[in-house]
Parts: sequence; structure tokens; C-alpha cells
Amino acid sequence: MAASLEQNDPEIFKLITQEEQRQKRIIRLIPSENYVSKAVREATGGWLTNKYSEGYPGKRYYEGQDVADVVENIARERAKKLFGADHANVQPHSGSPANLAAYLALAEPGDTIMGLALPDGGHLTHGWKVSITGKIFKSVQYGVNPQTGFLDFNLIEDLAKKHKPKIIICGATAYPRQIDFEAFAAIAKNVGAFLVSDIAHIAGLVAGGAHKSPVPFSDIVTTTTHKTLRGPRGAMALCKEQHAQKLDKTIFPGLQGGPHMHTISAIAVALGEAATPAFKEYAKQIVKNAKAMAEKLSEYGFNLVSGGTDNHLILIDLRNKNIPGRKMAKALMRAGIESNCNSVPGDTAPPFNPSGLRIGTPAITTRGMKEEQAMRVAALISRVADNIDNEDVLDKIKQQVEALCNQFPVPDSFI
Ligand code: DSN
Repeated sequence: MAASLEQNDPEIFKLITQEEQRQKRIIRLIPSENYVSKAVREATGGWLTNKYSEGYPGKRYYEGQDVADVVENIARERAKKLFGADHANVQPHSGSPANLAAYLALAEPGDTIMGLALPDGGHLTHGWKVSITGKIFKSVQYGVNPQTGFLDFNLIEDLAKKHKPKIIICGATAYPRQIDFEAFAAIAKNVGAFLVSDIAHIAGLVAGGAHKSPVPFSDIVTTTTHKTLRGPRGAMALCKEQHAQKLDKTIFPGLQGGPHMHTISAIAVALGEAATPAFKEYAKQIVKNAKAMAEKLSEYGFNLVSGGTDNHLILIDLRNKNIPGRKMAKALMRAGIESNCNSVPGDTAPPFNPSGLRIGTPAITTRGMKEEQAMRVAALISRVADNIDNEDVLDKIKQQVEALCNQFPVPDSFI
């Protein structure tokens, strides 16, 4: 009987192995991607994948929950402790349902919500029109200041006073600066709104103490678990005690059925890793690396949205280089550098071929790279831009990328 994946399904085994080799050979700069530990991978592929556990620990609909209950409680307790939250729900399947659950726990369809516009660095689920969140709620969108690229709290406050939203959402997917959660909370309080903070991108920075926590200032905090937090693909919602029951009911049975218990076990493992001193160092190094990379890129004449970064990501406006975002991302990929093209504030180019490039340092920092290597990567990016149509040069850069990757192999463990 064929037992292993290799014996059972050699085609898929080969493809997964190919992807492993690919991920190890490239410089991963997509700021929402990372490399998880072997322990997280093992939990993700563990026996809990076979278990249905509708409900919550102590109150499930099916039998056989002795282990599942303990695992989920450990994940919840670790999340609460790490983020200093009253309550944690670790069941959302991903960030989008976590956000929808947060809104439906605090508001009714038809109510007004207010979030950062997608082209200015927000997320689809912050009320963008093509998302369900932009359809079932009245959505008001704020932007960044087009001149500075920073959030402009005077404009946000004016908009909030005008529209009196039930919920203000803060957080971003392409905003390179610290988010002033306290300022958002003050505006929300002023207009009688709830505050939802989506920290999917920066959860690891918050957990590691490199960024301020939104937990004391927010009604609900949502996050994915696989970006800077370096866990499996999943999500969590943290909240104050007063919202706990409503939030739990909204997630199950409101929006989801059975939780993915294998993912929850892997979230518990990742939260355990994130509570270590090594993770604190990691979080700080992510920011140091991003700052070093940003500084070098500026020296090479790249135009950075907001002029730099305070977090793990850099948003490059390529218009002064006359290179479309997708062309740059593709040339970088040819040279072994993985990034994504991205809209920049005020972009008039279509979202599928925008004017910017989004890069970040969580994954290279996981590999142990420091400022010196971050600056080397900036130099490689600049060389790609200068040789955008020269495939021979791009292939030579790829050799340098592979040499750097060999020097900094993807580790299996971080503790
Ligand atoms: N797709 C994620 C990102 O790359 O930022 C957001 O959900």
C-alpha cells in the first residue's frame, strides 16, 4: 500500500517539492509572506485535520473533543497573553471572514462603516466596493494625504463627523508607517463609533513589541496569523470582554461551520514561538532591515510613498522610473526576487497593472538577513530596474540572488 505522499501521489509530491526548492532559491519580498517553522508545518499537517469541532471548547456539537478542546483553549490563552486581550477567537478561517465577523458583531447590514480605501493601502474588506463589506454596509472610505502619503487625522475626523459611521476600521495592507491607534480611538469615541483594528500585516511587530498595540484602544482587533506573525494561514479576532459573546456567535454559527482544528493547533505553536525573546529580536530586525532597504532605495532614486518606512514594508512609486509595476515585478522575479505590483496613492493606472511595487522584509529576516543584506537586496533591485529589458543581466543577478540564498538558508526552527 502506498503510504507516503511521494508513493501515493508522486505528481503532487513532485510539485510540492518543486515549490519548496523555489521558495528556498528566491529572495521573498512579498510583505505578507513568510516562512513558518517545521513545527508549524507539522501541526498544520497533523491529525486534527480529521476532526469536526463545531462550537467552542466545552460546548461542541460532536463527540470526541477531548484533544480539540485543550488545543483550542491553549491557542486562545496564548493569544490573549501575547496581545494582552480579554478574549480571543481563533476560529476565523482567514482575514476576510474575521473582518466581516467583527463588523457584524458590532453593526447591522445597512449601517455605515468607514475604512481606508484599497488604492491608498487599505484592504478589500475595509469596505471596498467589490467586497461584500462594501455592499451590505454603507461604506465611506478615507485616504492618505496625497502629498505626504501619511494618514491625515484631520481629514479622517472631518469625514467621521460628517458620516457618523457605526464602525471605524483602521489597519492596512500597503501603508508603510506606524498607525496611531490612539488617534483613531479618539475620533471613534468622538463620533460614537466602534473601532476595529485590522493588524494582519503588523501582528508580529505588535507581538514582538516593535509596534504599539491597538488592543487597549480597539473594540475588536482582527489579524491573520501567517504574515509577520509567522504562523499558518489562518486568522484570529481579539476583543474586549463586552463583545466576546457577540463576536463568538457571529463567527460560529453566524458565518462559519467547523473550525479548522489543524490550523488552530498550528496557530497555538506559532503563538508559542512568538512569545519567545528570539521573536522580539526578529520583530525589531524586520523594521531595521526595512529601514535600511528603504534608505538605500531612496539613494538609488526610487520614490518611496511617504518617503520611507516604519514597519515591515516599502511601497515604491515607479512613475519617475517610467517602469510599470507589473513589468518591474516580472523582471525582479526573473532575477529571483519575489515581490508584487501594487497601486500607489493617487494611481491612475489600472489595479492589475498599477504604478507601484510593494516589498517587505519579514521573510528575508526569517532567513537571518540583516541590514547589510537588506542594502544588498536594494542594490539588486536597482540593478534590475536599470536593466529591465536585458535578460542576460537579469540572469546574472539571479546567480547573485542564489548565492545570497545559499548563504542564508531558510531555517526549520527559530527557538
Ligand atoms: N493578500 C494580503 C496581502 O498581501 O497584503 C492581504 O489580505
